Amino acid sequence: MWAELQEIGRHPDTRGYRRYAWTGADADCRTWFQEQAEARGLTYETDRNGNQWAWLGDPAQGDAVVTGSHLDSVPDGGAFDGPLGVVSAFAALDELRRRGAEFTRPLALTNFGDEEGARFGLACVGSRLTAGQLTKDKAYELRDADGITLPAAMEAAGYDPAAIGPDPERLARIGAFVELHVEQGRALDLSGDAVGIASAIWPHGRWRYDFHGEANHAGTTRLVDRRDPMLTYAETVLAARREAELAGAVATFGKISVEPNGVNAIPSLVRGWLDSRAADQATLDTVTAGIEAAARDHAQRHGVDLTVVRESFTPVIEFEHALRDELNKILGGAVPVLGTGAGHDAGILSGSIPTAMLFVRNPTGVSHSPAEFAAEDDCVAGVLALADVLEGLACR
Ligand code: HGY
Ligand code: MN
Ligand code: MN
Ligand code: MN
Repeated sequence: MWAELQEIGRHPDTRGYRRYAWTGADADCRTWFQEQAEARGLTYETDRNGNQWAWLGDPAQGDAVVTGSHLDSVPDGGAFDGPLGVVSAFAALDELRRRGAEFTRPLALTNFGDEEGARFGLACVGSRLTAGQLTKDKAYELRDADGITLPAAMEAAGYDPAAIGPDPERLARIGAFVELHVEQGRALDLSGDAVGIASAIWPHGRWRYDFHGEANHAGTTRLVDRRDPMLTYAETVLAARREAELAGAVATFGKISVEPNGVNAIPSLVRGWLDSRAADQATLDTVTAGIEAAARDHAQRHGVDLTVVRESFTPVIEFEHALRDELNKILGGAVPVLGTGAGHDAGILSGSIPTAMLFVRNPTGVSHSPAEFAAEDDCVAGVLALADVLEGLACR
């Protein structure tokens, strides 16, 4: 199963994976999920926001235990970020059936749609819609690089976007959500553990910096006469690194668009997207304010106009202590508890239902890259830990 999943999203034309929401690769993953669910006799459904659910038992009973993650990826992503949580959910159910576990609560396995936000620019669209953290109107405004809107993409993929929106009835039937995820860092590698439990998700956000300059000839325009937005962009990238280092935070300009994007033309507009994260809100505010101040100062000196738009933001998410501690107890009390700078559907849902996360060791810590990896033994340890957790929560 694992090998099969890894092949689903890998396209010959990319180094890694491009499982973007509502594309052919996404459809392949969704088909795989439905086949896995139906092969196990689970009741398969897609909710109003396109998230996939596979139920064991009657959801109407309430107090369900749910586990899953996402199957989409970032551009040239890896095979583990997301899929490991979904594959492990099915494998953990198989393990519980091998153990002859008797379920006293409904169980659901899930694939939350469009977690990475790679196509429409907003992360966790499926879980944000369900949790009421993204309105239908705002979702309808999302469009990809080709100008295709989210509803049009959903429709083209055979889903009715008219129904998207909050799903409180569904969430009211869930007593606990546990997401297993490959660690995107090296804490478990450094501690020598195969599995860990998440304590919190750092506050993080995405800002769009628009540097407006003056298009001109690259060969004939004197340096003193230039209003070059690329220069201010470059200064801002350096400022971001400086501010983050000073504060012990992270800041990345990972995406840029340039107009008119010609080798021999001084740009008229450089658009850069900042992703910044810190262990606490005050630090994050200091870093992002420092970056913006440096950008405005340089822009002013070079006749560049700057607009900054905060496109998305997730405050710190402390996972439910009671559920986190229950997981630790079920797993023997010696499992390391670690924070993360990565956002997750579990983080979004933690505002509505008790959620917890299990992490599986990633020996290099590399993620959002084809080099992302987790050793098979550690993946098995993750499945067994998830099976223990599900048994402890749903099979009393
Ligand atoms: O960006 C994140 O932290 C997550 O991988 N979507
Ligand atoms: Mn990711
Ligand atoms: Mn992920
Ligand atoms: Mn996630």
